[in-house]
Amino acid sequence: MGKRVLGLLLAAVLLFTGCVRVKTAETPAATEAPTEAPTAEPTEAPAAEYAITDPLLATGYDVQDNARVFYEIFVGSFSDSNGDGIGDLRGIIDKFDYLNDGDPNSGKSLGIEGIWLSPIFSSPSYHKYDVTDYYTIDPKFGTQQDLDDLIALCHSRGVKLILDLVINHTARSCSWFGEFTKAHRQGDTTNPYYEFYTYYTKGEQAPAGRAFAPLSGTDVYYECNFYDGMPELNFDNPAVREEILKLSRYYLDRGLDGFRFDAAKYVYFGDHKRSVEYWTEYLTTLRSEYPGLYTVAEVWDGDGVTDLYYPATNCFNFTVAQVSGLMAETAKQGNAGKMAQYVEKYLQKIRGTNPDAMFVPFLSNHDMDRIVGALTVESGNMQMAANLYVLGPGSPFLYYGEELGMRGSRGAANTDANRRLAMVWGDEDTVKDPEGTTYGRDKQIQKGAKQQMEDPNSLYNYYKKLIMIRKANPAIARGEYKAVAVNGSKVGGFTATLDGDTVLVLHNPSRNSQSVDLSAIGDFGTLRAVVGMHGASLSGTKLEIEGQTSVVLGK
Ligand SMILES: [Ca+2]
Ligand SMILES: [Ca+2]
Repeated sequence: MGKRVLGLLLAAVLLFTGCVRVKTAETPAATEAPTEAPTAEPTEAPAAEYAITDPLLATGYDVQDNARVFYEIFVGSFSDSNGDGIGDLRGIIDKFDYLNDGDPNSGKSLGIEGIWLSPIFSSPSYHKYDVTDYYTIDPKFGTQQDLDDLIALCHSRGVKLILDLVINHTARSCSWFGEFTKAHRQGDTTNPYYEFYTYYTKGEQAPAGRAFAPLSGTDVYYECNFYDGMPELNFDNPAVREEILKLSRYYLDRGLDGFRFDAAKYVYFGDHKRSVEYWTEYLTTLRSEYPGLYTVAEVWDGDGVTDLYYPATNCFNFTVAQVSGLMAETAKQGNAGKMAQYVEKYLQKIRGTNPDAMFVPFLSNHDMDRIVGALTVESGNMQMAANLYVLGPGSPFLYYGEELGMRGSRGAANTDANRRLAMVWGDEDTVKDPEGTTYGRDKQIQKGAKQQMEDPNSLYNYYKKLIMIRKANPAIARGEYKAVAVNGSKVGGFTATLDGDTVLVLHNPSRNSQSVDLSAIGDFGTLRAVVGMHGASLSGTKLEIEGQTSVVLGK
């Protein structure tokens, strides 16, 4: 690394001395109760009310076509097709009917509309967030042909597929790092990989606030903010930028719909301005070539930071996520009107900098304790949380097994493997928990997908119904959002208008029945759907909505 570059980096570090070194810690998990099935009866409404006529925009590409229910699959833990205990791409293909059987009205499928796969490229780790070769599917997960088959299957069912793109760092076993090492051992500055990774040389001052490790046989210390097995690429090098474009095109040319960007804010550690500049440059180029591209970045931080990245790409919303997030707090007898007001302001803000911006809420992911440990199914809090993100705008992301109430938390062993446990199918699937798991099987749910599909009161069937309601009312996902707060109660939600149809969604997260005078909100004479732990009724303009229940109304 030259002195000029080092100086820039030092300046950047000084500007952002408050920045955390690694992914921010999350709130410790609450204790997980060993129960599973909901005790109260979810309210059923006539199936005809969910008739799905226009699940997604059919006429060409529209950015709001990406306002879908996505499903994160941690590939190695999902479904095993060949009996080695490790989930793989063929396993996802085998289980596709569970995710989406191609018939939105069949009632036999969860009905998700998008899939995010955790990294699938060759890698020495079980999680594969350290890539050896971006052009090879890890042999444990399958082949390029399997990926092509999965893309084709997704598209035949109207499902978009996005891959996890991990480009802040590679594995040490990546050939680029091998060349980088060789170049520095030989002092060969003509080697094109000499400047492929960020480093400083012995005698130079180490950049403050960042982590470096010695490169054996050299005077070089390479940057590795996550751990020394993840050397960080040098985005000041135009060849690196070109390489990332090249590998992105390689997959997009085969029909992939987009990417989830891992560790997006670490491209330039502690320097959001330059990181955003990078993503803007990269995505401006890609979008000009692939106009339907869907992207969402992991910028694990508060809104003040994700706001900076939104002009370039959608970002996951960490304010509403996790055990301590706004959705969990609202689900636990919080105020749904306050949450709706937050969402409205957030939408205005992100669309002010990016007209294509999408709200991307989620409850938990592979880096977090499973949310059900804090919310629980038997309390009804988990169901209320499900209402809040599925019956809402944008592209909510479900973490595989969330629809079953699957458990898993780091626990005393402090291992992320416990957050990535084997999908509980309840059938002959041979998928096993990842290496390093300490979470007891006795603490996991006992009823798997198979059993829950047969149980009308299961969380699975609850999620399925929610997704059907959402699809039957496209304005929920894509309509113009206006927050509704009902004074003097915790009832709240929003109105949304799309193509002349206006819906009103109201949530009552409290335990008490509430009366709402709809005349103050608008002319809503049809109760289209009721979903929750109890019921609701409409008489004239008076809506009676029982506790832990949500409704969808139309004109
Ligand atoms: Ca396998
Ligand atoms: Ca970096």
